[in-house]
Amino acid sequence: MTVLHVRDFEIHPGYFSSVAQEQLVARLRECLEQAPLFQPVTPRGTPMSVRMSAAGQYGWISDRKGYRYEARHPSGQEWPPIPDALMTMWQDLVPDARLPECCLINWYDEAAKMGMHQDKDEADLSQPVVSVSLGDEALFRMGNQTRGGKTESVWLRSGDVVVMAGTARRAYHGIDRVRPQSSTLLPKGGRINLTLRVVT
Ligand code: MD3
Ligand code: FE
Repeated sequence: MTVLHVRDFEIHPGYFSSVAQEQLVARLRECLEQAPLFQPVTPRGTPMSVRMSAAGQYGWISDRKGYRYEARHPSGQEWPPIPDALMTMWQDLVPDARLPECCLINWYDEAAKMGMHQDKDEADLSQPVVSVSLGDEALFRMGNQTRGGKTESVWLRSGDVVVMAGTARRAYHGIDRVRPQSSTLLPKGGRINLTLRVVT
């Protein structure tokens, strides 16, 4: 299979076949019955445009009290287990890493975006993050270890997987926009991004 390297980001275009994507979406629908999508607010109280949920031992939460990982959904329920297909993908792509403890589920409608940020709420930043894109295409921007400087952008398509290890793990990154109606995977459109993380 093809692998593209952009800086230290490792991109696997079309890692999941369309059949595998359909199966994964069906499993995610089951996860979201137990742990429905919710709209996080920043600590300052601004609603984020992305809706979120999670699977695994921990989910990432943002609310007036701050950013953190929590063992339960805001409803008080435990998060559902991470789907097997994602655990298998992790072991295929990052066999030396610890097992993921969180699969963050981000849902984007056509207006959603995610500003440039670093992911550093995890205890061990030497562990990789692996992301899966499903549904409409999104413009992913990769920056540097510190805010500002030159950036590079790539369109992520349904079925693509990105591995963030090494210097990419600490790089600023974001989603500038979603291209509406660029995929037929999700009947109502939109984009799902899954990120698998080691939290503790
Ligand atoms: C680089 N998600 O959930 S995926 C996030 O498409 C997040 O929803 C975006 O940024 C999305 O935090 C981008 C690619 C990605 C995910 C996690 C990373 C890049 C990363 C963690 C560290 C460095
Ligand atoms: Fe991120």
